[in-house]
Amino acid sequence: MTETIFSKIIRKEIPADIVYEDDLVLAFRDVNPQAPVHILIIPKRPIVSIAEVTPADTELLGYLLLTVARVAAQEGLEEGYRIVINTGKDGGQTVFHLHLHLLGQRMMTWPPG
Ligand code: DGP
Repeated sequence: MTETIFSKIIRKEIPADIVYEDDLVLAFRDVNPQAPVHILIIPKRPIVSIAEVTPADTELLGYLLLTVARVAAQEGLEEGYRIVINTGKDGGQTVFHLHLHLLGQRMMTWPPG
């Protein structure tokens, strides 16, 4: 896949407000927050989108969700939160490195826009 801005964040070449990091994943605050808490959780391994995953990614995908729950607890989102994975052009994806949006601290609406 082609390099994205998130590769530079992983390599610490550009700054980000990182809230969690380990060998597999990175979580940092979205530069354009859509809720009082808006954090992106990404795999360090570059995967374009959910449409590109393979069975070999099964464990990593589960770990990304576990990380969302960990970060949500860390952020004190006891009242709930929303997880969004924009996928492809029609899904509203703009950065083509898989990322989970964690949105919280406001009441969400349905359907999403
Ligand atoms: P999506 O539309 O689902 O591909 O979301 C991409 C998100 O990435 C969008 O909410 C804005 C965020 N974003 C883009 N560039 C940067 C950046 O350089 N730093 C941070 N922290 N977030 C970024």
